Order: sequence, then structure tokens, then C-alpha cells
Amino acid sequence: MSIRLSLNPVHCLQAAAVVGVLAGMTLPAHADNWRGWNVHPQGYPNSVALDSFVKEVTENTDGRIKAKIFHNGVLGDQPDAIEQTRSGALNFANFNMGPMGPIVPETDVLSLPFLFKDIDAMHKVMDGEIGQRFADALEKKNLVALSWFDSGARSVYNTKRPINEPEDMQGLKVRVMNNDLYVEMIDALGGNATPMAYGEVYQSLKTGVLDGAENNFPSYESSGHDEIAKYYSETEHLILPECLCIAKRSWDKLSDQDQEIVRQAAVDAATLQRKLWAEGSKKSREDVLAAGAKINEVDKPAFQAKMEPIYAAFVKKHPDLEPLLNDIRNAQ
Ligand code: BDP
Repeated sequence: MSIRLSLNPVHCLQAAAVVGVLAGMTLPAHADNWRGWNVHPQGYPNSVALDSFVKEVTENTDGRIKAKIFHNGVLGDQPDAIEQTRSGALNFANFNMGPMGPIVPETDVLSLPFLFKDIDAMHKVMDGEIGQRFADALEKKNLVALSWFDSGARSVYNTKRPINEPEDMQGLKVRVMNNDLYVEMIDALGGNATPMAYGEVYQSLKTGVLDGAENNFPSYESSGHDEIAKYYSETEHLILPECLCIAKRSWDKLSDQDQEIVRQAAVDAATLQRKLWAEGSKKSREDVLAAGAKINEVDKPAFQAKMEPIYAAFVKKHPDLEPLLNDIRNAQ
């Protein structure tokens, strides 16, 4: 077979020009442009830690990975971002284990109320062999968890009244994260749970669509919810870890050397985040108090008793997860 080339002089000149330009410049090595998701605003402990992760990854890979983090949830709400990271459309993110439950059932164990006795116990569990089991479960769903962040303890707050006893929750419309377990939890207390995206809560509190929500002090403050829902009652019903996760598709493309760099950057980010968290949550508590929040302690055993049936229902639904639950209890 013969191939006939028609040589158009204009095309030849254009091609020569392109080759000339390419030859004259030093082409950069192929760079992976990574986009990361974060729900929190700039300056929040997690955001500062993610900024440092981005810097360390970009510098230590000599620009082979160019990472950029988008704060403030501008790339979508958390359930969406989880899906996007699973598919590789986003490359990394800081996720809370609460909205992870519908995708990775093992992580629902972490959403059982009053599971960890305190934050140190949570760290001990997540930094050890049990944390690795969660990472393995996440990896099966295409998320590579490289380190665990803190998110303190979550408590209930509302616009109406201080909550001392579970009975005080009666009839309150309380926003929860996207997970059926939280609906069961608030309903068990006599409230009306409303799953809703984090970014919509402020407006809903303002217009009275919601009476309250639940979160830790830094989020209560940074979201501005403290300006509207003045009663913060220290139920401390959830101590949820968060991950710094990489899309498995992005992770698998890396050389061993770059995987090591990214892993180290994630571990360093978690060390920084935990330090900033410890300082930041104390400061947020003081700030919201100074701004007029009314903080009270609650009758915790009464809340624990009301939520106990959630455990039995959970084990009935997920008998396979009972050993994991027991191991977490025994490890504390
Ligand atoms: C914050 C978590 C964040 C959640 C948010 C929420 O850090 O990941 O999206 O709570 O309540 O504490 O949705």
C-alpha cells in the first residue's frame, strides 16, 4: 500500500514553527495537578494543616505533584465530595467519618454515640491496628486514608433553651450530618432530626427551619451558628475522627518514592492539625462564651441510657461489625 503525502507549503511552515518553538523551550516534566476538598474556612485548624500538606507535597516532589486545596466547601458538600474523590475527580480531601457511613459501613461503628471515653482514647484506637482496619475498609471504596485528624466532641446547640435532660430535646428540629444513625440518635431523644448539608444550616437556623444542630466548638464558632443558636449543651455524644484521604486512582499512579512523600506529608499535617485543634477548641469555647453563648453541662448518664438501644439495633443490623465494636471498647 502506498501512502501519498500532499505537502502544502503553508502547513510545512507552520509545522516547522511549532517544532522550532518546542525545541527552544525546556518542557517541564509531567506534573499531576491535584485538587483537594475541604469544608472549613481558611484559618481553621484543618485548613491550616491542609495548606501545609499541599506545600510539603508540592515542594518535596519537586513539582511532580502540584497540589491545590479548595477551602470552604466550594467544590460541593461532603457526600458529593466523597463520591468525587472515590471516582478520582478530586484527588484528596479531609473527610469526617460521619458522612462516610453510608459508603463504608465499617465507619458507622465510629458514629455510635458515646463510643470513645475521651479524645485520647480515640487517638489511641485510630493510630493503632484498629485504625488500619478502618483504612483498609476505606481503601476498598477507593479512598486511601493516610492520617487521622481530630474533630473534638460534638454537642447539641439550639435557639430555644438549655438542654439538661434528654426530655429537654422534645420537639426540637435538629440538623444532623448525612447518616441514618444520627436520625435514630436524635429521634431516641425525642427531637426531630433533619439531615442537611453543613453549608445550609446557618440560613435554616436563622429562618427557623431548624431549632438546632450539633457540632464541636470550632465549627460552632466558625460557621457562625453561635450567633443564632445561643444554647450549647455539652452532651459530647460523638467523638468522630476525620481522615486525610487520597483518591485511590491518584495514589496508585504514584511512584513508591512519591507515595512515601505524600504519606509523610499527611502524617505531618495530622500532627499539626491535632496541635492546632487542642489550642483552637479551647480558644473557640472562650470566644463563643465572650460572644454570648450559654454553655451548660448535661446529665450525661441519662443521655447514654436513652441512646443505648441504638447499639443493640446496630449489632442486629450488622452482626459482622460486632467484633470491631468490641475491639474498640476493649482497647480503651
Ligand atoms: C465538622 C466536620 C465537618 C462536617 C461538619 C458538619 O469537621 O467535616 O462537615 O462538622 O457538621 O465538625 O457537617
